[in-house]
Amino acid sequence: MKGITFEKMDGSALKVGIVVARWNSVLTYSLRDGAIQGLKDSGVLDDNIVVLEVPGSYEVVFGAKHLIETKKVDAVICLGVLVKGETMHFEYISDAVTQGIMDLNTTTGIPVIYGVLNCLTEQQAEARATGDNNHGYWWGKSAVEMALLA
Ligand code: RBF
Repeated sequence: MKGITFEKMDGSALKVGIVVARWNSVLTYSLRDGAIQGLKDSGVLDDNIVVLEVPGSYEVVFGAKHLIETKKVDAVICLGVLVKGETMHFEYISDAVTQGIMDLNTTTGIPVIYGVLNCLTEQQAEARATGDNNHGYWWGKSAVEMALLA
């Protein structure tokens, strides 16, 4: 079986933020929908899921910090899809976002889930953002598991 297995969890008391980048939005919206399903299957209530859109993956760190500071969330899921192009943007943005999310994890006390796909081709991203291999679903469940630790 692909992906991660999880114990049954009760997220009914949790509030969870999702920050979703609009670059490659067909795929990021699919990740968002998967994450919402993962949250709901872990008991998180519809009203306790806050979705914030940002332009691109580079902005998800600021968006996550904003949700933590203004919405009292117990966890945040950062969603983006970066696809390697002809220039160096992929390396720079990927590195910055990866470090930025880790910084939030170590400084805010709120778990921030790394839901950024860094792919060489769009096909690679599609295979991980859609269907029964939608990684968003597991990221939703990961958010609940980590929030319940707190
Ligand atoms: N954002 C993404 O989320 N995925 C991408 O594949 C992506 N490619 C980009 C390519 C270039 C050349 C540039 C300049 C930006 C790209 N961005 C991408 C947008 C980036 O995350 C951010 O929104 C902008 O750079 C504005 O800060």
